[in-house]
Amino acid sequence: DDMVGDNEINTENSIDNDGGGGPLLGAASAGMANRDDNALVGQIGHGFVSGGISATYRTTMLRKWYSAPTVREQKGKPGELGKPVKIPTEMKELAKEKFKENQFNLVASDLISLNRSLTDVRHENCKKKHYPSKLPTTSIVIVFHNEAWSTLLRTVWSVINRSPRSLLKEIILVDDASERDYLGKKLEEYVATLPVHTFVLRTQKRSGLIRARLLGAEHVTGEVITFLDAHCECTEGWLEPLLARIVQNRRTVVCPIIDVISDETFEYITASDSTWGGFNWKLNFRWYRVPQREMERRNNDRTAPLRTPTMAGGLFSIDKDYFYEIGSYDEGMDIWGGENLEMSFRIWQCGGILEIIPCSHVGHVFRDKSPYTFPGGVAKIVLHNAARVAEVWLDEWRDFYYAMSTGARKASAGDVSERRAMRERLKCKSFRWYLENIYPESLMPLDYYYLGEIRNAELETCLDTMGRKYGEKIGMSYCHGLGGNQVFAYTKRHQIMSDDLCLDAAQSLGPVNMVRCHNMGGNQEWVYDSEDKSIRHTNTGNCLQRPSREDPTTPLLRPCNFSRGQQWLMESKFKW
Ligand code: LR7
Ligand code: MN
Repeated sequence: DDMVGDNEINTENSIDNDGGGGPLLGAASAGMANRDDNALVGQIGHGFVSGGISATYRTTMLRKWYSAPTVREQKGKPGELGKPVKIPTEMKELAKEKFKENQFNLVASDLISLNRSLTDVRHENCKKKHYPSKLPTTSIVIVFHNEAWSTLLRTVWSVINRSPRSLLKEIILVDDASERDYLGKKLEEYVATLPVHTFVLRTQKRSGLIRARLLGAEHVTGEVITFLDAHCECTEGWLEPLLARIVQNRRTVVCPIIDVISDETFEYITASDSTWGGFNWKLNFRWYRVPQREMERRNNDRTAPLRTPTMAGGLFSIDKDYFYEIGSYDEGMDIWGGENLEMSFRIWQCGGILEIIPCSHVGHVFRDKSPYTFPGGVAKIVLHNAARVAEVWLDEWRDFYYAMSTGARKASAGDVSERRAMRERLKCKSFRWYLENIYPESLMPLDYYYLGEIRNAELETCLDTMGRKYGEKIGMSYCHGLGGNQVFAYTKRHQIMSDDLCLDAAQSLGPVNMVRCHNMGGNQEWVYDSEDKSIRHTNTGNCLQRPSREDPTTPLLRPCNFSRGQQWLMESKFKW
């Protein structure tokens, strides 16, 4: 089995801040096998992977393109070559003040040229790859709400500067009811002067990024839609490998490696090429280390397309017709969140392929918080969107999502009948199929015996994560029956898990800690005997036991004695 647990890279939709950037960061290393062209992926059971150039692309087929000119370094300017910007002392106060406006350092961004140079961050072997001489055209769709001028226009300029001009059909900016003057007429006048056809669409009222993207997509005239967030920087050679992959199979949806642009200094920091997308029980998108299984499928070629279970959501290219064939987006989703997992599940379950293309790098300003409002409340909106994902795509595994919080159970998904009908119409596969074939390393276990509370027979209290973090002790408290910290899965891999945490004992008398699940047995293997009700730790042979009177919230690991204090009830199944 493959590892997931302690290899998690990133805990929020942002970089891991407590590790100096965390292991997400780190450049690709050289010395890999030189495979020039990765031809085609194999079958994965859909029977549609085709060779050659898809017949769909009948319009402007180009014999040759002229690669984008390299953006030269402007010596002496801040942030050139992706270097961090140093804020002059006298501007520090202002920078701090302005941070709140966008949740990134606006003063730093404003100091950097809209055309700043970056280093070529690609793996050496990427530079040697050849792409088909005929590639489809793409339209770039960038949605924004109250985006800063410099980040928005640097995104646009990075597209213009680093894409072969002949492949760029147009750049579509979708203003989602921003309230900033410079994003009005001034923006329209500015983009009219750009060397690539660029125009601004506006939503009538605040619509959220999902419906804003749908508006943008309607106006696309290119063959491929490429979505970007409004604070990105495309690097050299980013576009060709994305489009080339779609040419090989138009049902492939492709993402670049998303590098990190620091929200403090705007330094351009290369992300790991061995991370892919996953998700937890709360249906948050998460980065995890790519398992060995997938590395081997790619013949350990780090430049080969990587099949990812999910995508972050903001940066990807998709064949325009395929975007609609496969159900575009769920219009019932508001503002932010959920659409990334929804689309990921949909692509895989309905016969598509989702990949990260390691030779394509685009930077993104990762932030810790959202700078903008969520009309109606953040929790309400995010839970509503997530509930729609659970209701339409997760089948029985939606229990894991609903187990995590009362809020999730109370939130309304609204009417999902149309999306379910679409799933039927497209003859999409089950979530079980997805877990078995695409994401066996998932934190939602494929097979499990039990999901619910675990109650001690003698004390009548329940195992409880107490909301503690990785590496801390498991706790116990009054059984509240509300799920959340008291929901555990007992899996067929013999783990006792809560989201990404597994009960783990490294010594024969404990302590019993919660450690990232690694799916490799070892200290995380437990066997529940439904006859004598014991929970036995395989490695040590000892049994989980009720806490002592002195420390009533800490369960113990002790030699098995079949006493009542070592009996555990897995009876109150989680029911939502
Ligand atoms: O109401 C809104 N209207 C908008 O137009 C809210 C947002 N937006 C715009 C916003 O201005 C931005 O351009 O939508 C874009 C995405 O919003 P961000 O940048 O605030 O979101 P994010 O970067 O935190 O969010 C990630 O997850 C989102 C879930 O809905 C979207 O899928 C984002 O596109 C996605 N971003 C990325 O994938 C970049 C990498 C981040 C990671 C991991
Ligand atoms: Mn973003």
